[in-house]
Amino acid sequence: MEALGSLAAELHRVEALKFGRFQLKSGIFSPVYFDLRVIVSHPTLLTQVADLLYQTSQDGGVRYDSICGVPYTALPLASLICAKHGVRMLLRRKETKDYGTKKLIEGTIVPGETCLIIEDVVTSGSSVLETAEVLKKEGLQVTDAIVLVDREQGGRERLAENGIRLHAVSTLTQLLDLLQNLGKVDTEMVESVHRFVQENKVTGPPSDPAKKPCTTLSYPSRAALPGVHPLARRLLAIMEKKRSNLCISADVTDSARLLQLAAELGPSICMLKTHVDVLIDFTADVASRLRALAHQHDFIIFEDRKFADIGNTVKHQYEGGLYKISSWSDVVNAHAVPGPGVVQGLQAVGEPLGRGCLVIAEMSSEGSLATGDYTKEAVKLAEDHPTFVFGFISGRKVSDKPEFLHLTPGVQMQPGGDNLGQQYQTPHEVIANKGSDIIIVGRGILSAISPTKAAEMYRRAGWEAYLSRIGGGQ
Ligand code: S5P
Repeated sequence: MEALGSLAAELHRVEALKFGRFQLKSGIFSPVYFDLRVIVSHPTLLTQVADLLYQTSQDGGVRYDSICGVPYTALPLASLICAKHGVRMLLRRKETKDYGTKKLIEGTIVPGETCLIIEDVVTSGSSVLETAEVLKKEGLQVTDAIVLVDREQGGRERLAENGIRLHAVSTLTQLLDLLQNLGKVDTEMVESVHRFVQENKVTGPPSDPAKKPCTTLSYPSRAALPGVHPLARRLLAIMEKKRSNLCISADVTDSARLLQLAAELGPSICMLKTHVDVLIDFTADVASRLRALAHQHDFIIFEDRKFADIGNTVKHQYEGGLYKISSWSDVVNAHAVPGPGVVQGLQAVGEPLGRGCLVIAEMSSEGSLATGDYTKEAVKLAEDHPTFVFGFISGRKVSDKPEFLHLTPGVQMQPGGDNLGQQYQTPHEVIANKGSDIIIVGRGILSAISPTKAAEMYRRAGWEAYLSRIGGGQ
């Protein structure tokens, strides 16, 4: 307790722990803020923190073979612990660009070994989960995490649901009590922090085992994964840059309107989906103008052709006919019903052009037959063709592989449906609860008085749902 008391006082003195009004990543205001980065400038405190973290792992009887700090604040802490106690360290990279095939973990990886995660502050547990996900991909086991401060906002429970025990040197409540006893904070502030913590608990992933837990990896972290399709990487980069996981379903029948929508909604979207065969006046010039707009506003074009024939036929449908889809559309999709031939036929045309494909694993329409074993086979079909297929059309996350993207149609602000079987879920449900990555919205935007404003509204809703899924953190 004495050690904790002096820790609390020191953290407060060097302003690693501040009280006031701070806007967090998620946009909400918190009366308390941790910035543990500053402790690198205070060697005695840095060593004290490292020692307390190590002591907590000993007290908890934690067994491990190596240690990895969550970048960046915990890196020097992990280094100190490893150097002092002769433990092997693994270093996690956290690049957001120059993805290439660079390794995400540096150091000697021995698959099957257990790696202990070190972190400074846990709020929702997302950062720890993100690091755990990367370590697990390398074949390591992650069973425990040691943290300096548990903000008691649901992180412990969320980590437990993912098989990780959290050991904290201190909770936020303990630190507050100590600081109050030392006369550093008043009762009013203590109460305000308690209220904030209670009101801002992060809810965990769905506990229904049939629902796969959502990935908490950020879009840039996924773009950096080895083996991610180049088009998926580009799309993830666009999503991050434009803070948009919105695909407009531009279901209009004249080309001028299509191009007008592309120009007006371009800044709000990461992707534009077409049904080229409903246009009454399609020409090659429309396609090249659409591509120019895609270039100007940085979005991906997705022709929603839903190929569903034998390989030889879809090859011709994809590259030939009136529409010559492969010449202008970055992405197409395919039903799984014909078996692998449909993907292989499309791949023969699309892969040399750098195109990509989505497999339809589920449909939004009432009574859809794409469920159960069919969905499982569709997932397998996609995962068997990773150089061409980079994701799914589905109502939720259906694959555990974070390099695959999930795109969900049937999205409106209000749940419900139309009179022809379409069923709608909200952006929050789709992205935050069901773990999908991109919302596909048609009439929710097209029928609005101002499609531009509606698109912005959907963009914001989709983005906020994503932030809440990956955890606002501090
Ligand atoms: O299961 C599906 C798959 C797709 S691609 N359900 C769908 O609704 N779609 C498409 O998404 C559909 O063809 C339409 O273009 C869009 C949904 O439009 P909205 O107006 O209902 O949002």
